[in-house]
Amino acid sequence: MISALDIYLFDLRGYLILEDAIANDHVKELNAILDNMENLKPGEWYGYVQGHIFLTAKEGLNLQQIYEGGEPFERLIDNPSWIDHVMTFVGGQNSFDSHHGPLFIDENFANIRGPGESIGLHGSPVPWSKRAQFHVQNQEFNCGQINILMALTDIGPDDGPTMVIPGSHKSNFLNPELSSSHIKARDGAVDGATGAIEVHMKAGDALLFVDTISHGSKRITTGKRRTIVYRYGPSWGFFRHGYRPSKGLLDRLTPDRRKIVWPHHKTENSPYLI
Ligand SMILES: O=C(O)CCC(=O)C(=O)O
Repeated sequence: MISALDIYLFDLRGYLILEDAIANDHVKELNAILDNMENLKPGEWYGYVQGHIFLTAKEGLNLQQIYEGGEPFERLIDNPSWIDHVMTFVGGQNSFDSHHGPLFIDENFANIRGPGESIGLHGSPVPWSKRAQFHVQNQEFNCGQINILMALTDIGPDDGPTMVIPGSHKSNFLNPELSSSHIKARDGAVDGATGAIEVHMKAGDALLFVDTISHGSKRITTGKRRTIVYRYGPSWGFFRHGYRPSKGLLDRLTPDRRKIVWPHHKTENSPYLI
């Protein structure tokens, strides 16, 4: 369950570090599956998982739709270490019985980075982004997107740690170090951004953050960094990319996981695909 201290700190800082969020054996299972996929080229498929890059190869290889990668990835969808946090911060915890589900994952991927790779500083409430927004009303959160970034390798100072500017999710002025074009800002790393702190994690830890916090990652000096990111928002959101869950995945998911991947009820004898 989410503690009052976690609520206070998330509101204050815009992120939380969830230590030991994924058990060691589970991390091993995830890594063993990724061993078979990490050499995918952008555009190539491994089952329903696709190799992908964001804007430049410097941001590393993404394996999009990683929740299709097998049961260990399905178990992450409603992992008890974060699901109550995510529901509380997105604000969908009271939606279970309505026609909407409690949440929706609009993007899910593993990311693999090597030496020299990073992602530049991005995210800010200025200019306002409805999708990424941080919002609280009557002591209830209504955030547009809560990211869970899971470390599958230890991520120390030389391993390209994620960096965040604590409290920047509430800033009222544009950070002059953030290019007015977010796309341009993503060309570099966050190294040197004023106020940014490094988030060091052990394999199995997870970083929860609201997408509007200014964030990115430091350049990797040596070694390889593996992370998984699931992005959760309200159930009336939509997929970031053109991917859709496979019928096989929807058929084998538990009802609670299915509601998060595909919030609508199953329609019997439907002429539609799903
Ligand atoms: O890879 C990282 O450390 C940062 C991830 C990120 O920028 C994002 O998920 O939006």
